[in-house]
Amino acid sequence: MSKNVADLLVDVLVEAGVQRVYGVSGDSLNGITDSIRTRNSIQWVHVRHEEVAAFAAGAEAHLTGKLAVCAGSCGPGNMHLINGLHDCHRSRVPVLAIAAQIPSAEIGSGYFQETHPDQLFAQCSHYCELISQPEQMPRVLEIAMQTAVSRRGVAVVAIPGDVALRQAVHEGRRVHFSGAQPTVCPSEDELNILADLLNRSERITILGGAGCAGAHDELVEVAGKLQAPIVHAMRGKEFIEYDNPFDVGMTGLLGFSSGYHAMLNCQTLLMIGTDFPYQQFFPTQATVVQIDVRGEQLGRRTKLDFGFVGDTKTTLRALLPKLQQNQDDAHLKKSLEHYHAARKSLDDLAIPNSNKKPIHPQHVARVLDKLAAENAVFTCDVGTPTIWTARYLTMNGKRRIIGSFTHGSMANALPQAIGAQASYAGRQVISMSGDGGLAMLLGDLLTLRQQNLPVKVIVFKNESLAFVELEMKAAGILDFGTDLHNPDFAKIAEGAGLLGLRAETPDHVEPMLAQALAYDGPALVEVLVSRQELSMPPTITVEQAKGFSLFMMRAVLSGRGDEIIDLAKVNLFR
Ligand SMILES: Cc1cc2nc3c(=O)[nH]c(=O)nc-3n(C[C@H](O)[C@H](O)[C@H](O)COP(=O)(O)OP(=O)(O)OC[C@H]3O[C@@H](n4cnc5c(N)ncnc54)[C@H](O)[C@@H]3O)c2cc1C
Ligand SMILES: Cc1ncc(C[n+]2csc(CCOP(=O)(O)OP(=O)(O)O)c2C)c(N)n1
Ligand SMILES: [Mg+2]
Repeated sequence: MSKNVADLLVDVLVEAGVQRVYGVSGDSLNGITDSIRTRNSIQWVHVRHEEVAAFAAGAEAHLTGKLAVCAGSCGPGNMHLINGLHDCHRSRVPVLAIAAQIPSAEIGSGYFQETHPDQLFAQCSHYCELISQPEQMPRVLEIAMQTAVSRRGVAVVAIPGDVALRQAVHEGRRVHFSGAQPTVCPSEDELNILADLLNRSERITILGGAGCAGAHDELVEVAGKLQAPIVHAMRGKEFIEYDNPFDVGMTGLLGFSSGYHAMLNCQTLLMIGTDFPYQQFFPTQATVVQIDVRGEQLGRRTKLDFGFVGDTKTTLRALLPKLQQNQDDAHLKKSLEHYHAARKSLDDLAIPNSNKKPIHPQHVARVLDKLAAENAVFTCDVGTPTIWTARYLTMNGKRRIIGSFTHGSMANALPQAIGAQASYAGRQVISMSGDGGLAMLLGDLLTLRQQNLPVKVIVFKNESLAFVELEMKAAGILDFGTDLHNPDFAKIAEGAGLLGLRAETPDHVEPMLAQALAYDGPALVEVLVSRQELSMPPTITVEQAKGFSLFMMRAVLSGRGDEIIDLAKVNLFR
């Protein structure tokens, strides 16, 4: 029997190693879902909202480094993908979205559910094309897949339902290779310039990010030669922080003051594989050197004196033999001392407050960190769960962290946990959800039971949009629109077939988290945490703050609820 275009599409996905497609079915997708139905090698992961499908595919791609796929039916079905796809695209994870389209003969008539996916998805993709006739398959699909993988980001194929059901013209896949993995290295001359510059500097600080993945050992070795403290940006935490005697914490509003100061006090800042976005945290006096595999990233966030295009591992390996041992460790020592003090003061906050209510969210994060598996995957919602993740989860090279760090969308944690668990059945996956974030895409709690995904959802129930409340307080305006009148999430979880628990006092935290983690199936623990842990920063006046978001300020939130460290012109070491 000859195959149709949908069969050919699914054949190509399967041959390329795609194991599942996340989505919600619909008439225009029938050809594709029907073709998936008949196979064992690819699974349809039925979620309740297409935004969840896109976030889930992004999480799979983040963890595996391979292409992941989501799909939505025509019009509203694929429009729901958009926010999740923005997140995938901005996090640079390879995701293919199949956007079904209305019947081809109706395009342009203002037909039922008509939209123009090729225009709608243009902003969140590297490639976005309509397949209007069978002859285009599989070429357009293969270009889309190649683009998503090689440029790392989203590619979209729009395909009308009727075209998917027509007879295929071509037999199978045209592209038969498993993907290129080039190494990229600056030229010999450039490496000499870089080595020279570093050999001449005494106080060097490294700012590393997600682009240091897979180059942990080279990074630590370079830091040793240069006696350089290593600061990380949020997306670099999982790759940089562990087994690292040069670690001085994260920088930025949610970071450690030690991270900020190590950057402020250096003579040379060496940025490696980072796109840390907040300009005000960069030093103004230092010589700035940047290494990134993408030339267009150089000089994007701060003034730049030297830029080098190369992948981290290859570049650092080539650089290492050219570096001399820096004999001056004063800068490193001061930075480490500062870090240990900052770390201690944050750790003190995670100690439970005897058995009094409310529960400190830091305590919850600390206990979770202690109980979680060695290779757990954590997802964290945008909001205060991002803070607890940055400050209280310990990395070890096997654990992973996924968040919506670049796009900054709420409600990411549960959907990303779905993708993580679907792609790693036996692994512990923990969603650190806000009560606002969970409620935003609450419907997909049902997916955990339907798809048998034993995700553990820990809800930081503070009855508010706490992060926004903090921003409002910092800006000197009254909280408004931040109250949450929440349901009993534990009961909702039970109703949805999950284990549902409710921790009301500090002594509930550890046993309930342990019970949930040990449970053979999906579980939810709602923890009643205090609403405001990090309150109005008194060192910043209303006048200073007016019109600015917290992220515009040059300030690191102290862990204590009573102060913010205003770093505008302070230099601890001079
Ligand atoms: C509520 C909230 C608060 C936040 N607060 C903070 C904060 O206080 N501090 C903070 O750090 N972040 C914070 N973030 C996250 C922040 O917005 C950025 O997403 C993050 O800082 C970027 O981290 P990164 O530089 O590691 O990763 P990316 O932005 O992903 O940058 C990675 C860079 O590495 C390059 N690269 C990739 N692969 C390679 C390779 N093999 N070799 C060389 N280069 C490579 C890429 O081209 C890119 O330029 C916050 C996010 C949220 C949602
Ligand atoms: C889709 C979306 N809407 C709004 C925002 C603005 N925002 C950022 S954090 C936040 C509050 C999150 O509340 P919750 O999930 O309860 O976490 P909390 O900060 O209370 O712990 C909001 C509304 C956003 N980032 N994304
Ligand atoms: Mg909340």
